[in-house]
Amino acid sequence: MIVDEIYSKNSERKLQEFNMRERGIISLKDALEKNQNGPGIIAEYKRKSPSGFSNKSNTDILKYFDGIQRIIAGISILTEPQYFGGTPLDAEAVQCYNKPILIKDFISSESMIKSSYMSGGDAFLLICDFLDYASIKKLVQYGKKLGMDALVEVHDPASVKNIFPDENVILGYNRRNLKTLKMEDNSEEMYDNLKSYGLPVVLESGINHENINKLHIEKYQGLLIGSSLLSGDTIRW
Ligand code: IGP
Repeated sequence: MIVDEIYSKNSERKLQEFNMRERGIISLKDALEKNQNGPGIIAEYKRKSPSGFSNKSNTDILKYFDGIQRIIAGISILTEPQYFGGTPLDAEAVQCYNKPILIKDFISSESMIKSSYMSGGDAFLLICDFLDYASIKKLVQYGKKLGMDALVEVHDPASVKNIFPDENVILGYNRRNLKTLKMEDNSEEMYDNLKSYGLPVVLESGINHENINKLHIEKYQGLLIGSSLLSGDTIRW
């Protein structure tokens, strides 16, 4: 399974050891909570992905971020090189926008969180399909010590049990099943499952101009959008 492979390669990968952080933490959770006009957009920076998106140059992506910086609540970034074509230098490059930066690598250890912090990340991703409750709890609490928020992501009701809710937690519903890479939308039921935590909830993956009005986005506090916007889709929200 591709995601298992990414997880194991990730833990072998040499992590960022130099401090490239140029500023203090900007909280992604605060940015989503403060956003008054519907869900805050978290725009994703990636050159390619295993789900089929590919071939964006760094210059094109930065030009695109120059254009949308005023309307977004945050930036999501993949620094993993092999599957997503990323590098920690990408996180360094987007610090200039003064937006919260979510490092959306497949985090499974405290050293990966520390490395995300040093590359300029303000928040990091934890996936409930692949990490158990004890690991999520430990990693959320470690992030809190660094002042970082954790985006705790679920895909189906079965993995909701692994959520550890805390003051630095944002919840995410990923429409994509990471085991099959297929889209399995359940945005209404999953929001209803998640809202009782009283934490901001982000709707993730495959959002484009054709489906945005069918996805109950008004229930969510954030939308994580990568491929469609990067491919020039003009979504109106
Ligand atoms: C963005 P998209 O389909 O708009 O490019 O998706 C983001 O939701 C997606 O990259 C994502 C993801 C993940 C990728 C969300 N959670 C976990 C890998 C692993």
